[in-house]
Amino acid sequence: MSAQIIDGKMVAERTRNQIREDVDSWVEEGNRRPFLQVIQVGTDPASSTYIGAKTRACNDVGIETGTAHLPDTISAKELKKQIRKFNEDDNVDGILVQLPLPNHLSSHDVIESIDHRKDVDGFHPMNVGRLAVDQPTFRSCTPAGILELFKHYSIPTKSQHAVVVGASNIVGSPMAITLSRENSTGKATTTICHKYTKDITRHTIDADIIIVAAGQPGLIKAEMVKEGVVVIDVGINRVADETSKKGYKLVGDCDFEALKKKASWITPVPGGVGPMTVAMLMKNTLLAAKKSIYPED
Ligand code: BQF
Repeated sequence: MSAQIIDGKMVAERTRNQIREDVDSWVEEGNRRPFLQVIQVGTDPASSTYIGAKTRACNDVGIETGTAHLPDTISAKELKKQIRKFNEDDNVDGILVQLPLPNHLSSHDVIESIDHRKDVDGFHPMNVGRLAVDQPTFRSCTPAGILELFKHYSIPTKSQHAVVVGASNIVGSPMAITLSRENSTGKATTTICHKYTKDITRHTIDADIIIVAAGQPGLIKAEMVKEGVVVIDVGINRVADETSKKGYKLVGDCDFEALKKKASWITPVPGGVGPMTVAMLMKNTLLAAKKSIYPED
């Protein structure tokens, strides 16, 4: 058996096409174009690449955007002052602080200072809390993108055993919450594995769906899964590669070639989950502009 490839690049393009139409209608109704404010602290090259992808997506769907570049020596107080300025600016719909932050800054503290009504990353405790109790919320973009992929390919989650490997606040934890809730996209039985899990294989071997966001190339091997599993690889790791211009290539957390022979569906890296993450950010920014999640009256 050979797995069907989940083409995130294609689904993301279709998603953006739909969002572009929705943005155009919104503007034709007499509204201002949505505006996404990005904040970059420091000059981490990977962060610059991700911000580049987000800026291109904004241009593609007709969302306006700007990036504030702040020095990596900025104090928490000064950074939060900048964020407050954007919170209070009625022309800013969405605010995104690019992570990771320099070590001296607490991301919890910084994220909590963003107005939850503008938190298009869905990282603010208000939005995470609302996710956990099935209330309308800004969903964090990677889990939301994975759900869109399931929907597009009619991959069921109901009554399936979903195993999430990695318990980050950004991916693993909201992913597990989403899958386990009794909503249209959930209804799965969910296991979260993390670095303290004694024997990961005991869990992955029983998985109908496995979602890996651990940041460890080659973590999931073919022997660890059963025939017909759905494999969603969120990992993005740079590994040395002399044959490429950049000197590195991107790989996920899974042994893709071996798993492809055993899985029913599998996401590639790059071109799997990553482009969907960025597309869902566009969707959240439009929701913020429309005040769909938090109506004003
Ligand atoms: C693709 C991210 C780790 C740490 C911080 C397309 C992206 C990635 C891959 C992208 C990510 C990962 C982002 C592909 C945003 C996803 O073609 O496979 C797009 O831009 N992402 C981020 O902003 O911060 C991160 C991963």
